[in-house]
Amino acid sequence: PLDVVTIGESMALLVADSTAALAEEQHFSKRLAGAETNVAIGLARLGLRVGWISRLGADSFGRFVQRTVAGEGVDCSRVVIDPTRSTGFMLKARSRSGEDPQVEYYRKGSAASAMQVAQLDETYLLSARHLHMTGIFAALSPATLGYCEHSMQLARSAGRGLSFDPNLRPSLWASQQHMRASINRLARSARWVLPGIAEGRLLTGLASPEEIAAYYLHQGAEAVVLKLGADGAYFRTLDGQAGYSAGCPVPQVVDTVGAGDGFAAGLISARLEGLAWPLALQRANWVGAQAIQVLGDMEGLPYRHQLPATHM
Ligand code: CKP
Ligand code: MG
Repeated sequence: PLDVVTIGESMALLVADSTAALAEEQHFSKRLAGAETNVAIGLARLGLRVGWISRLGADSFGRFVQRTVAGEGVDCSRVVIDPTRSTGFMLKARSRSGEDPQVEYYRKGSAASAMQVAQLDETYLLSARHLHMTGIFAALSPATLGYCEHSMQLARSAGRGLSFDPNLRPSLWASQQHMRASINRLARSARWVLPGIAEGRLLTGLASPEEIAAYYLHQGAEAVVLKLGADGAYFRTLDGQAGYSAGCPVPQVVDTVGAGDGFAAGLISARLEGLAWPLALQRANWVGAQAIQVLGDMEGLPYRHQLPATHM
């Protein structure tokens, strides 16, 4: 039996070796990218049993992604190889002083973007206690939007845990309006909604963490956790709990990408272990802080033995 299943696209990531613009850069290092596998790997490193559902091309990037994710102890038995399509990849610049780096995607028509809901192994999905989804998978194609919606409704109606990170990627959507409407519709079936504060503002048109949380609770969520970057996080639940959790000071921000996924891994693991919301937010902030001190998107994610006793 699994604790958590995630569904989504992972890619080879080529990170620039210097701070040159992507068009000028000559040397790149190969890493793994993909919000859902970042979360899966973060959870596996913390000792949870995790499965990842996806499709990859029959190519070198696909073999690299599969080997890396499986090597982290994530179950890849439901990762299918599609010989007719490619594995996606992306370029990432090296950020100069902690601001979000420039990224470029090469994932249109990828193997994962063509995933069809008819291929979903529902028994496998429901063998886990919890499903984690993000808005990136929904953005890939009309088929994956439907796949995302169906999986979320299935998990929720079967009484499984269900977290949803909007993870807005405007460049993957046909329009901002379509993105907003689709993500807000998906958020309605989630139990926990986990937006960044800027994402929450864009999606709801509201300003404060309190108002944004109230909006999603009103729409059917049981808990809303807003990520406030260096300022930590805010949570509010349907049963009336709420509070802020301070951010973890970081000596040097190397690359902000992956912070939200580390946060999700910390939060989900803590809640599945029975920790109260305030403690779960503390762990989430701490794990997110580890992710931004390295260049890759997931290399900084901590193992269980590295968790400070205060976050257990
Ligand atoms: O919101 P985060 O910075 O935690 O997400 C990062 C991931 O999947 C990253 O690994 C990248 O590949 C992506 O989000 C994406 O598709 O943008
Ligand atoms: Mg994010």
